[in-house]
Amino acid sequence: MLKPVTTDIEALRILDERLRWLSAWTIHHANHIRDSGDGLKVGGHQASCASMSAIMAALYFHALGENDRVAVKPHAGPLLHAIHYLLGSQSREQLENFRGFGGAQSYPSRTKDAIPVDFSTGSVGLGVAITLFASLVQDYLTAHGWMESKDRGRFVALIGDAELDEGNIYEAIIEGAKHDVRNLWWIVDYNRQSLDAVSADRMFERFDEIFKSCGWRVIELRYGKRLRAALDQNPKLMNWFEKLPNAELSALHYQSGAAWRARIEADLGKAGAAFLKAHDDDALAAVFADLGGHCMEALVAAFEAADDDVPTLFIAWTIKGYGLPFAGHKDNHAGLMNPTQVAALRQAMGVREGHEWDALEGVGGNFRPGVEALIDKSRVTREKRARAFGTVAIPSIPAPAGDEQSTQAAFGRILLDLSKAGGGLADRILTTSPDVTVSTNLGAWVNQRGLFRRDAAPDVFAQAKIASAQKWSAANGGQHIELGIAENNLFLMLAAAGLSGDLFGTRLFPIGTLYDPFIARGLDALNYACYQDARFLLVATPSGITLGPEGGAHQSINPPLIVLGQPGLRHYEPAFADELAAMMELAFRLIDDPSGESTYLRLSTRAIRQIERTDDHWREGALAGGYWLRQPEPGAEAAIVAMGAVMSEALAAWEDLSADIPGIGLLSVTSPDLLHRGWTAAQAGRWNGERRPSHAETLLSSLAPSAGLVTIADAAPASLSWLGGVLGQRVAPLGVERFGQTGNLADLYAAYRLDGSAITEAIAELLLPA
Ligand SMILES: Cc1ncc(C[n+]2csc(CCOP(=O)(O)OP(=O)(O)O)c2C)c(N)n1
Ligand SMILES: [Mg+2]
Repeated sequence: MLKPVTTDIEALRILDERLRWLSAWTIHHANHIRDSGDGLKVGGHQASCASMSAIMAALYFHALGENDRVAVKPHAGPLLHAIHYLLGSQSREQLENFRGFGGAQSYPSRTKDAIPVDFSTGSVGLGVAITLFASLVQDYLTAHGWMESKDRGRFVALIGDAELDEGNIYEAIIEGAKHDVRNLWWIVDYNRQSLDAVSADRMFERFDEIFKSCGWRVIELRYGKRLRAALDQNPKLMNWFEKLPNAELSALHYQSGAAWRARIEADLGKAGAAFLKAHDDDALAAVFADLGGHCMEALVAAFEAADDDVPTLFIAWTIKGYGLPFAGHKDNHAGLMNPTQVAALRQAMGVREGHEWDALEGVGGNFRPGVEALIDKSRVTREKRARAFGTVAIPSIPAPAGDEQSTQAAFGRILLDLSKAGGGLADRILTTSPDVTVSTNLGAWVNQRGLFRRDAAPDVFAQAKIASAQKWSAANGGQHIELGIAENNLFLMLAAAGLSGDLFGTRLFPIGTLYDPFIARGLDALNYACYQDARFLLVATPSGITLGPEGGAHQSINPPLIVLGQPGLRHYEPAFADELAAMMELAFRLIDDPSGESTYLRLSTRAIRQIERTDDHWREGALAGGYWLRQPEPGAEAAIVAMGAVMSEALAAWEDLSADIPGIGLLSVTSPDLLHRGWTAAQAGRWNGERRPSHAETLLSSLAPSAGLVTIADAAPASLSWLGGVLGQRVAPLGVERFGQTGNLADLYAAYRLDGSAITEAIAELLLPA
């Protein structure tokens, strides 16, 4: 933390005002000056920006160090751009194109914005919580010797007060407490307004208790220096002010000094007379607007008071729309100043017409050197950080041996073998799981590599010599981060660890495991991880109804459809262990490849007989989304198209049917996701003059154009049924559309029509129409 000199406070105030102007002007320009082209509303949040311009000025031009990372409240995006504009790292062109194609993004975006953005934000709550997991990753890297202490930083989240309603924040701080998380500053822009209205009063006193009970320090910045001085002289006035409900306070801020006067006269009578006499209406409005989050001295002092590694929640009282004509109005969230109001603001801020974009316009000659010096001194990184890729040698991963295997068991074996073999990849794998480590087969890996904890924790059962297959001791060098049951946390952990190359220059290979149906629990966090291009391997097991007696509530149907619609994440669903090994090898390569992505493996607990291979041709097809497990005769009239755990049924049905239907094929689909992507990409390519068939087209063109396909998967039938659209072949889709029934496999497959007779009947119906 740099020590401020008095002139710094003045310069910071000036910068606060510059940021408020530039953010308001950027939004105004996009809405009122730039030709929208289509008449659609552009939007932007002038009030949300004005609410925290002082907080961000104090942070970026005073408190932040070069290693600190910030998640900016989504609606304060224009402030971040304005800061980089002042720092010289954002162009006027980008600001003029705010919310336009290729311009500064509506909400800070790691991948799309030209300026360095540490964490994307937009879905409120997630940007806050990811900072906690990033801090944990920093501790992990330091503990493993991959990061030097001097490179460590603090993780800052700038939070809208209504974001505190998001449950994922509390899931995160509970997890953080378990791991003794540190180096966090979460700064709440407490303007007591959300999108729709003014926030409820009652809850707020609870927030600090919740954080304190999770080990956080809470610093409340309620008063600015001037307001504090005024209220200190008059305890009755202080008491009155502190009891004002949020809505009334906001309304008074919106109204004028006269409204404050009338209200104080009515409520306090003589007790307020001297105070009112000492202030004219403008002075009244100004003194009550001097809340902590707008007062530079208060902000700087608070940041200095927290210059250690204790996780700290700052509650900075602010006015939404501070300094703008709709300050405090309950409807101001998406409110835009009209041109007359902007002209008035421009004049009030000393900005000449035609000089609206000048960075330090209106800053008087006396102050200019101080302001420039402060901008120069800012330790904020100006340039986007290079992403660390291609750093780790990925060995080839052999298939585990065994005639009968489940993909889940094979997954555990592959990791165990990797661990035993050692090497760079194994050392950089970080596994994590929300309390399903053992039941997703990570146990053997954890036995080898141990749990991660900054403070070592012994395995009490092992010490007491109580027999157990699972070692459970934790140490600095452990490679598994055990999480409580909160899938949001799993995905945020994967997001943070999957960005370690970007955030810290050291790539990790994060693997997260969970039960397939519970992907839905953390879906927005998963989407958030992909949106930021975090790289990880997600292993979901068990899946489908194939888990059998393990329980109807744990059956999953639609994750293949979810991932079909999820950019940045590819779905693989292997039937055999050798396919899985190939997929894991590729998944690791994709993590470490600039144009790679994350991988989702949908695995099963069902052991099935492994296939005998006569060559290696299957491998390329399996990685591309599918291959002919039983090649059809050219022009064959029928094929079975199967995925994953039901491959035994498909093979058996194929054997039965081939006697009657010569040349029938069996297509093993390993990724409907990749097949679909390839299909649409080939179509798009044709519009651009490229004539290359997609993998799905190539596969299906082995069949007759009028062929019938029976598709079958332990998943929603729509996962595969779309394949009929590729060449216009007819489809009988088998799959699971209901869930919840427990039973053994034979009963369940019969009830849900996933067995051999269902396939035979469906083929018959396709080939012999009534
Ligand atoms: C998960 C999610 N739900 C809803 C929204 C829509 N939304 C955007 S801002 C907002 C209210 C934000 O209020 P607050 O956090 O207090 O921010 P500020 O008052 O500073 O604008 C809402 C509901 C969103 N962005 N993300
Ligand atoms: Mg708010």
